[in-house]
Amino acid sequence: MRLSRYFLPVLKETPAEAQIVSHRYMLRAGMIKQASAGIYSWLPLGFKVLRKLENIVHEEQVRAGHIPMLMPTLQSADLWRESGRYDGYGEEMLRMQDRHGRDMLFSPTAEEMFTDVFRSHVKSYKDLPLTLYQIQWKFRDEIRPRFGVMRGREFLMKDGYNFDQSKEDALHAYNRHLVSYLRTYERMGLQAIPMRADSGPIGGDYTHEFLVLAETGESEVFYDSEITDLKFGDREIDFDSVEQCQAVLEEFTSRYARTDETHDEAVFNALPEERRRVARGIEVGQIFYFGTQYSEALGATVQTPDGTSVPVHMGSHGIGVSRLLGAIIEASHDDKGIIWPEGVTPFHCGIVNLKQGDEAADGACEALYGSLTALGLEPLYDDRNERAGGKFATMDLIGLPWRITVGPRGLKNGVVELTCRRTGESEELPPEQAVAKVAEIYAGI
Ligand code: 5CA
Repeated sequence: MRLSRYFLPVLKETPAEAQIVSHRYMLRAGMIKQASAGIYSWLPLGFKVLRKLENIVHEEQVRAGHIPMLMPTLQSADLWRESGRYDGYGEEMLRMQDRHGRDMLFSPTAEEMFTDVFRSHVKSYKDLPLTLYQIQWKFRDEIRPRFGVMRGREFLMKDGYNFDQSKEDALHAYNRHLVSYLRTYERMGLQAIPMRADSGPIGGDYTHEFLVLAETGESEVFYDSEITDLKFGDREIDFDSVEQCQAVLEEFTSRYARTDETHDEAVFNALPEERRRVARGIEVGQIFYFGTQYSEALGATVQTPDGTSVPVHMGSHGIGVSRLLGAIIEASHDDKGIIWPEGVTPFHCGIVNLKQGDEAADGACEALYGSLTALGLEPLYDDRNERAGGKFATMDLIGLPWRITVGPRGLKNGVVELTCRRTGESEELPPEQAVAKVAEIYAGI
């Protein structure tokens, strides 16, 4: 993309309403624009990152054997009356009527809708196990929407629902989600720690929240410091293997890690003092096993081999996709702007032309742009007629992990400058070598 032809409305001033760094940078980098309280327009740069996150979530869900589909955002109240949640859900549910006076609502989650599809089409244990999921907008009329996309009213969520014949099978689905989420967050450059949590209005006894440690997090968390040394890494997992998923679950959940709702001071204090950590975290996902609560209420049953009819065991599993943008920025920035992890960056590499209009500089930039593009990478070429300082400031603000700077002086010596956004380190290289190096960095991502 050439910046002169892109739409990147960066702001010079820090918007007064933004209280935390991710919200400030998302507004300043032209990623989002508030439409009304807790509701945002996604401008091209923000939309690009959102799509990248969605892609990672899809890839990892499919890898775990889960099946994508899409539900409507507007749902009939009748289904929610059947499950008993229509009255209980409270003010967070946005309710409305259509022209015929029928009660409708904007889905805050979709247990009912998925269970309804399931009960209409699945009758036999032979069709199990089954996990369906979607990435779809949700609406919760939060009393205090704040921190930009972090606590929105409209937000993008991946929500998945497993249907299993027994509690044992459903717990495997729970473990499988936990493993798959560890992989998903690591690909986004995040460490998200599974912590024992409270199930809230979704219900059930088994639940873990995934938390990214950050001072601006809304949840208070308590954990054993050893947990932050754990990495999922590039290990291969057979998601159908009960033993393999169980082993990962035990490794990542055996140490103390809880949100304030489930915190137990006595158990925590039994840990050696130097390992006890009290911190704040951003909840980027949550998994639940709730048994037959919804299947019994809605009559989602299957025939077992001996011909009896039993309600299926279910769980639901969510990732806050739009919230993740905020969480990643909170975890990865400096005083100049965002620092995108390579796995989610909107463009792979910036190209800064120090002297637009100079024949050699323009030619070298075009050649770099062409070579990077031919390798399947997406460069952002700042080809505007602006001062170098302004170009650097924009690149630093929008946070591309790598930048190639091209100027007439370097070109006389046959070199361009390759700079790492995270460390600030630069090296001078012939243009082909800079391209090769950027390609190598992204080869494994
Ligand atoms: N049905 C279940 C799992 S699919 C469910 O709704 N779970 S949830 O309530 O925990 O939401 C899933 C994730 O959505 C949360 O972990 C959080 O990351 C994100 N989320 C929840 N509320 C908001 C909000 N107001 N703004 C942005 N993200 C949110």
